[in-house]
Amino acid sequence: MNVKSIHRIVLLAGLLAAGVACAAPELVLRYDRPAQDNDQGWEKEALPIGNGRIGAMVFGQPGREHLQFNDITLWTGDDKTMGAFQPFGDLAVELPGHERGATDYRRTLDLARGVHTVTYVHKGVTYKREAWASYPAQVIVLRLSASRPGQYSGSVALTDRHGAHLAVANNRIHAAGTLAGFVLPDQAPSSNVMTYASQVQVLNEGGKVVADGKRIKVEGADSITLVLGAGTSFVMDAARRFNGEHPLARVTEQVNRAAARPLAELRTEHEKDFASLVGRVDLDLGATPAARRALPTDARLLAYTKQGGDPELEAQYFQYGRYLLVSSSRGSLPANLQGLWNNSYSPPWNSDYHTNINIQMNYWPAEVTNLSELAVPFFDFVNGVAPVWRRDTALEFKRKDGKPVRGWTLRTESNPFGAMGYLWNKTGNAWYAQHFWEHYAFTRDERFLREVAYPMMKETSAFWQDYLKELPDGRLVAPQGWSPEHGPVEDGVAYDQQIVWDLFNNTVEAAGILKVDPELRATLTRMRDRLAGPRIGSWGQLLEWLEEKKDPVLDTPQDTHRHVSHLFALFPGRQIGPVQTPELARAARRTLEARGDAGTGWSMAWKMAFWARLHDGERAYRMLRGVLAAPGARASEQAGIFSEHNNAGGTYPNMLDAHPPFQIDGNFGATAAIAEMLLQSQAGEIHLLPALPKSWPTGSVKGLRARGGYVVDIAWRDGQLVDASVRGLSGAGRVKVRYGAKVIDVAIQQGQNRSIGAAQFQ
Ligand code: FUC
Repeated sequence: MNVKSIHRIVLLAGLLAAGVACAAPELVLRYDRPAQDNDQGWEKEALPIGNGRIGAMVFGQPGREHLQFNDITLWTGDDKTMGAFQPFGDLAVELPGHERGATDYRRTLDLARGVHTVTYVHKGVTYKREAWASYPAQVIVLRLSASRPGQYSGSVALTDRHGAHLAVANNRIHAAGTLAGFVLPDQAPSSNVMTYASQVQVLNEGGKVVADGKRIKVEGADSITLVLGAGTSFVMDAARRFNGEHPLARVTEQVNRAAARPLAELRTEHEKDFASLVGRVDLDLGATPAARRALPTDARLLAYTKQGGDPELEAQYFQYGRYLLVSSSRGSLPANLQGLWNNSYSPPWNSDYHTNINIQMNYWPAEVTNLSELAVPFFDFVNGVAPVWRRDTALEFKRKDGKPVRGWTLRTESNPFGAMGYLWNKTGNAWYAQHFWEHYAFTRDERFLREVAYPMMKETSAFWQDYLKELPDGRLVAPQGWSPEHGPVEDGVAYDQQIVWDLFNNTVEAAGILKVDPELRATLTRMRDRLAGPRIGSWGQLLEWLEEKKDPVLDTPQDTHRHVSHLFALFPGRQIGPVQTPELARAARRTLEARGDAGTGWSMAWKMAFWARLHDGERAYRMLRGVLAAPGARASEQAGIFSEHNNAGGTYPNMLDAHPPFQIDGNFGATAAIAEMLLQSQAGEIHLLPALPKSWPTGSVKGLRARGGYVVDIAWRDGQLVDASVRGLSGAGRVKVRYGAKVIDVAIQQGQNRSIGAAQFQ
């Protein structure tokens, strides 16, 4: 044991002796009342559980437990019509008598174990409910128990949201149906013939469980366990028109298997599985005063909105983002605008895959917060749907010789069958390619690079080789692009230019690593260097379009549009940075200052990441205060902190991002941005604490990932690095590590854990 660890133990013992609680935050959201069971409550108060494919919002009312459940693949529409992501059904347990007189009510969501719990006391009996969505078992379990036997009498009902036939037999309710012919009033008819099924099995200890019309009646049970399964015939295969087998047999088997296993085993399996993902990163941003910590999460959020001063809540919010990714992106389609939670037939923007920031932001935390495999649904989706995108792209985009361009590109909106809607967002393809590359950069999985990422990057590069246009001065520009949702459609918008630069730059690097395609490498290098690049405008801003606009608003310091897409090169790109390109970084800062801190959730989260990349911890932190504020509370404005904030973004009592309505990208973006404040690795070096704010004077993070295949732990005190450790996951190599202005060179063997002390940077 070295001197430092002895020192730490002494320090810890001292803290414990002084009665100071350990600062590692409790990873539990807590409430002292149930969620209101209506649309408002669904969005703002109910708590989400999910296994990446199926999930539910849980309300926790004493008289009625309600799980509004979904399967991420249940979509209307087809490969030509957008349709919308659909709510699946509702599972309700009615407990007559419990609706009044419950005391000691508590509702919690345990982020580390993925378990939702409700407890209350009613007529001297303590009732407990636990709900979780198991990935290994592919079912949702709801367990109701009590401190005294024979207390459960009531009923269980399953409702299907698309009018499926219900069958009730013994202790089981089935629903099976098809979306064929199902058309919403505001939607075009489609060829969708998806089938779906859900079912619940009710298991009792003590008492009786009997079918009773459309319900199952429970009489005098000691405890009951509900095992819920759901699925659709969706398959990620364009050749089968995304439609496979009827899911009834599969769902029945999943439910039967789970129902036959001991509950404790089912639960332990789930908790282990969940913890194996969430538990990879520990974040300690400092201790919250005990009185604040004791508040329920909703009250705590309000107090935070007014006064800040709750680092444990901030760390919890970071872990919540990771919890949400684990719950909405595993083994099926990628997380959509609302993850996999949606209770509406016509959700905002169809709860779709938006290509101009939203789906990308969903995946920003995946690599850096050590949840790499959760990005795989996104890659599978892109490859699975690409045949349809190719078809539609070939119809629309021709080369000079009249032949269709190679590859595929995207419109702003898209669904799981390949249909696209709204205006073209042509560099969406290259932005997607960045995710493929980043997966390799963080994991060093060379097989993934060779077999999955590089072919995709190469095809996307081919699209841009065919489609770029040459200006008279020889520069290359993306023709007729749109800086997302802002300004005109024209040649060479900065957003497009930067994303194509990123694509070519990464593809050149990938080809080099794989030692393939030397000619293509040379061509793409030349083309990259001929792209019209980032430029600085008359008031020191980074130009959003090829030429500075002469417009009353666009390109002026008065322009506060929420999209700041022309800063892509700063984040998530790597073309601009304060160390490599200080002048352009200054221009990016000027632009950000003018755009202001207001915005929707995702907009604020993106700005937070921009500030982190500019190494400005105070500004990044200020954005976090905005993201994590109660929407509309405006209390922080009164305190003069967010004078220019509008009330669009923020965080609801259930900690979901208020867009409004609830939109999950803000949660994911802010989680990634917190990671960016503590660790960056895009510039060929591991940068420790690049944007540490004063509000986090002492803390630690363990388990973040850095590009190059490293796991990084960092500890700091009084705003200064104490030590770090860098573990190499892939081959041996040397890595540069930066702290402040100082860079050191560290040799790391595969699997080796190198400790780095602060003294090495002096
Ligand atoms: C983009 C944004 C909107 C919204 C939508 C889903 O169009 O500009 O704010 O997030 O996506």
